[in-house]
Amino acid sequence: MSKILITCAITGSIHTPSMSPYLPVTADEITEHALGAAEAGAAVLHLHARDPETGQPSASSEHFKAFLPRIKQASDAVLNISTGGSAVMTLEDRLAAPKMAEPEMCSLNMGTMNFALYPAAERITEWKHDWEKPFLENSDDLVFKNTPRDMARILTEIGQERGARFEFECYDVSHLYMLKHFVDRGLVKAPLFIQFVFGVLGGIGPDPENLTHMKLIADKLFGDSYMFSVLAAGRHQMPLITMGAAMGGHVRVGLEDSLMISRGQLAKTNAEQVTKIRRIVEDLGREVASPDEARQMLALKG
Ligand code: KMH
Ligand code: ZN
Repeated sequence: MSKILITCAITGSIHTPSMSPYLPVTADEITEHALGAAEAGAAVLHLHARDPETGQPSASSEHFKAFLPRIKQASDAVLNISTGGSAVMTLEDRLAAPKMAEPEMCSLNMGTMNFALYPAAERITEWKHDWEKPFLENSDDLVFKNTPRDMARILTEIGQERGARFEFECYDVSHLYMLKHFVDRGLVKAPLFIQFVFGVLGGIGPDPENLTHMKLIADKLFGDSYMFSVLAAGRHQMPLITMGAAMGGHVRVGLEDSLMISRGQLAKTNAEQVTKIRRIVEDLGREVASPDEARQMLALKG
């Protein structure tokens, strides 16, 4: 089996500061968590920004500039900037930071979908900031918009024009067929790095059978021209990504996807989750890839 890539998604845009005091929010916190994750063995860092005053997800290039150069200077990890941003941002906003930073990698979400958050919201008893309550309550009506035109624009402006390669976020089997459509149109070239996303309410459920099915269909559509990685939301994170690693896939951890380190216990840092999955995959006999090995495997611009 190939070496395994560990991606760490540091803060995301779904969780709110009310949910965990350890969620990194300020530039200092995001930098510290990112460097800790890289040190622990994450070859790829998936990054979102937040407004340090409120903790709210931010599309501002200024907020990204407050931590990107510091992470770049102190580590050789591959930087992967979200083009998903948050479901309440416009596509224009979502592309501002990727255009400014021209990273080696970006995420690309492969379909429009519901993105309901109430499994997480149920845990909240106190709102730290006024924006959090409506944001989570309105998730009943939240549409995460990623039309074929949006995707083609990201592939052109961020991929072809700026040389980024993608973490293709596939939340359902249908998204694999959408990706195949872009391969057929010539907008996407191998090797593909597909992130199978489980457990978002609106996407495919976190059942082991769904992981084998996603892989079966991806094998059929992409043959040996793709690699898969697994992420799962909340408590399904570690079990499902472990299964993915045993199947030869790559893994993603991070507080964007789960705030916990084990049942009932909040993770204090992103590095804790990287360390835990590293121990598991090494016990399974997988060797962890370095950032430069990741660059080769993913054919990044470097
Ligand atoms: N929040 C994750 C389920 C993105 O940033 O583009 C997927 C994600 C999307 O990371
Ligand atoms: Zn993300």
